[in-house]
Amino acid sequence: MTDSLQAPSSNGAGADIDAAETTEWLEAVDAVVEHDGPDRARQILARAVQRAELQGSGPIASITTPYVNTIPVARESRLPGDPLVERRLRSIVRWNAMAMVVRANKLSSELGGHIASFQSLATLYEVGYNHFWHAPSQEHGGDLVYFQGHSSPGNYARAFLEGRLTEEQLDGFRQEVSVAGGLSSYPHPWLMPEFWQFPTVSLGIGAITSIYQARFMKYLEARGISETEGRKVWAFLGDGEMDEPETMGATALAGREGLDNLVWVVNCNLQRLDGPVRGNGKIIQELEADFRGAGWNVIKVVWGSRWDPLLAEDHDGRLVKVMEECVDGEYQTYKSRDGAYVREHFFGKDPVLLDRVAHMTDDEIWLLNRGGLDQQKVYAAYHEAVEHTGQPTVILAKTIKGYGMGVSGEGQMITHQAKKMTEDALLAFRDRFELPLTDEQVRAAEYYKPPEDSAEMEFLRERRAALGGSLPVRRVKASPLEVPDLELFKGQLEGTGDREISTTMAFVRVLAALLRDKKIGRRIVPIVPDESRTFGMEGMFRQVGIYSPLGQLYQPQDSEQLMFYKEDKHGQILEEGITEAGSISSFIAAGTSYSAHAEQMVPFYIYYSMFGYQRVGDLVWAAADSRTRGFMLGGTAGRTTLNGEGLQHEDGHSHLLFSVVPNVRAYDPTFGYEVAVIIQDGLRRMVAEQEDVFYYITLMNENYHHPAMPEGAVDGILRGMYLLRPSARDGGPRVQLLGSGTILNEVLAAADLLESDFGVAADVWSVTSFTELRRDGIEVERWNMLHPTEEPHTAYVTQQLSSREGPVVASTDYLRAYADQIRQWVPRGYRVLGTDGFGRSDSRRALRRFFEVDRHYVALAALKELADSGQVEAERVKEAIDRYEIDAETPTPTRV
Ligand SMILES: Cc1ncc(C[n+]2csc(CCOP(=O)(O)OP(=O)(O)O)c2C)c(N)n1
Ligand SMILES: [Mg+2]
Repeated sequence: MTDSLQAPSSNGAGADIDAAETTEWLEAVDAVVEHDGPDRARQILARAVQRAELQGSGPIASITTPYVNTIPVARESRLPGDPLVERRLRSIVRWNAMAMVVRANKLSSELGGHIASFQSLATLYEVGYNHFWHAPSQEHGGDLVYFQGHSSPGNYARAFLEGRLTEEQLDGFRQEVSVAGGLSSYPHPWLMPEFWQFPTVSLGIGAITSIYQARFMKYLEARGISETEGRKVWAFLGDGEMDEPETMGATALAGREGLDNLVWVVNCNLQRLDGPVRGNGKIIQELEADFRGAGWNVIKVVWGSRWDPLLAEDHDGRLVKVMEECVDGEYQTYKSRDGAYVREHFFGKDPVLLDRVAHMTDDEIWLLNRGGLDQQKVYAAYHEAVEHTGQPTVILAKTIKGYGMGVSGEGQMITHQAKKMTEDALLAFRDRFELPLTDEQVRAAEYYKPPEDSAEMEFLRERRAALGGSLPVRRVKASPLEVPDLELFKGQLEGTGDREISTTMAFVRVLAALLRDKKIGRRIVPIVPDESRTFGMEGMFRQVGIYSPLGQLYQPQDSEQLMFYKEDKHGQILEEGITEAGSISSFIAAGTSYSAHAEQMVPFYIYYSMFGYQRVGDLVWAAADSRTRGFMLGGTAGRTTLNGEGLQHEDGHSHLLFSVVPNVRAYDPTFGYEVAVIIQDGLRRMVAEQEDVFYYITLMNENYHHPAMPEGAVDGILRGMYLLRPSARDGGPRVQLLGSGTILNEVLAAADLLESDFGVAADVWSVTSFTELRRDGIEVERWNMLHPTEEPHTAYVTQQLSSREGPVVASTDYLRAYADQIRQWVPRGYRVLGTDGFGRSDSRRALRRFFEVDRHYVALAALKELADSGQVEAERVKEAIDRYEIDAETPTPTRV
């Protein structure tokens, strides 16, 4: 039957030198299939291929299959229920989704919105909603669906039919400020916390976070924390989106770890924003190869049921050949034209095919549908996907961008951004989807909701009830955890005595204490991108184990040692390998576990600070939007503290980057007790009080003495500053010195110099967070502006510094802009030193001198401020320059 089926073009077979012999082989295959089934044929052929490859044939097996559906018609599971009712329901959702965008843009074209994307994937969503996606209920933990961000009108339209949203709310689409209950443009848990679960609209973010979500579910199961068996993670991705490195970057992990709880649906509408995704190729075939190589189960849904008869009679493979030869650019054009055009330009490529469709009218040809728009084909694919075990599944569904938009966008280059429809297009849309609307209603783009007792509404209610309720739905809180007292970190609070340690080490001790804690220990999730040894955490490998779904299939090289490299099915550490994007995706999964799994977990994600925000900033933003709770720790931070590593490693700006994230609390502690206080309070806020904030804490690798915590420091540590060491000197000139991170030690040394060399009293403040101080200042300033006749409030910085005298000098290991954040609340002269410019390799001492943040520059800056305010002679400043051998003519380090 298949004697002349074309050899797949990708396997490089040249001209056939012996056609008769080829036919014999093919007939033999047919015979095996007929007598022993396709599995046996596959077995024999696999052996034969292996034999040839061993003899040097080079790779034979093609990684792609023909450009047709993966599931043969005979194997399709049938869509249950009444297909017509299901189609009518979907048509209504289509209409309302389109109407809300059209109406918003009648109001003002400023509002924006997208129509074409949802129209291409309506079937893909609706089949899921009607048959597959469980809401969390007594019987089921709930599936987790990552919806495509810019298709949100489709979700809102469905929620409207389900009675979850009102017409007024639909009319408030993209008007969240002016309309109460207005709807956010895209899925934002921050803006609609009880509705949206996953922020996806920054392309690629939904993809990678969905993989790590599925992985984290297996982790929770393995650790006996939550039963996640039977729950699925679904992600809807655009074919254009597949080009993002974040989208494809972790697919190998999903394959390697056999994440069979993960289903990706790639909506292959062949278009992105500007034009075709692969005009000169075929995105479905390309993706099939990629995913198969990454170990995924690939289900292609290319053609709709109306093609079935034509494909069934394609014994000579001519139709499949033309299907394979056409490129996506052509497929797009076909769908922007009509049946006559398709006849001429598609079937017309082969006169035999033209004959084969001669009995069909142009309209019938036009109705030949694509797989992703056919509810039967989509149902069959989803059915196989959820049954598949051992591998993640990707469904590559071919659709049409702007389906149903006719002259206003179907298959057109401009369709992505179309947010208006002409009257003709609206009327045609109504007719095509058979909506019971008058011309008047159509022109006004009125919403349509069928009567409650209609077959559509009954079907909708019955299906969602059977699947446990409505989706999407987001849980905002879980049971609080009991947070240990500060006492647990006694070692840090008491100081290190004679010993010198780094804050990284102090943190590792805090983490170790938490891991051992009876109440919270099990909830801790250490996450490391291949840097445990850098941070001195390798002891934890053995102590709590590294999670691996396979356990440990080898004897580790260091097995004789106490602290060997231990992989374990029940391991607690997520050792991510070298992927900061993957690591933060795990951070998000763990830090939102309270919502997705009703189990609070506490991620501690530690990494090289330079490869943090600036590497994965968009994922940090997604973490914030997701209301993630946990700790991010920027290890070996500070532009002069990580001294030997140079420009690409030395971080002098991550604090500024984190200052832009509204719900991040960022700290730059110097001493172990500060680290302990910040973490303990963070735990209280996040997992006891369940505030949706997360923490960024910089850690350093410089060893020094850590004092015991001064009495009464806790409040100041958390608010951002406290008086660490007041000067005992009375009278004479006085300055206030501010420092953070390791540079605080330079500031302390500068205070000594000022006292001993210049007789200046210097009070030293530890500033744990300029960013928190700024937050407080902004709030106070605003309140005062809005309450002009009332007693003004005072910013915390002002309160603190007003209690002492003299100008203020700050020095940090970050850009000047970091400490500059508080300038307007500093009650007197304020001079800031910082590490602006590119980093370099040298000793810490040399670097601090180079960037002009060391003790001598701090002393110099203080004297200059005193001179400017008339408290010391300018001569004394000059004296400091000479005494500290400062070269006044050296170029500024920021000059490039
Ligand atoms: C990281 C990122 N870059 C760019 C955009 C802007 N953008 C939104 S949708 C889109 C095109 C998406 O095409 P595709 O993934 O094929 O989705 P479709 O709408 O075709 O389903 C672009 C460029 C974005 N949202 N995120
Ligand atoms: Mg697309």
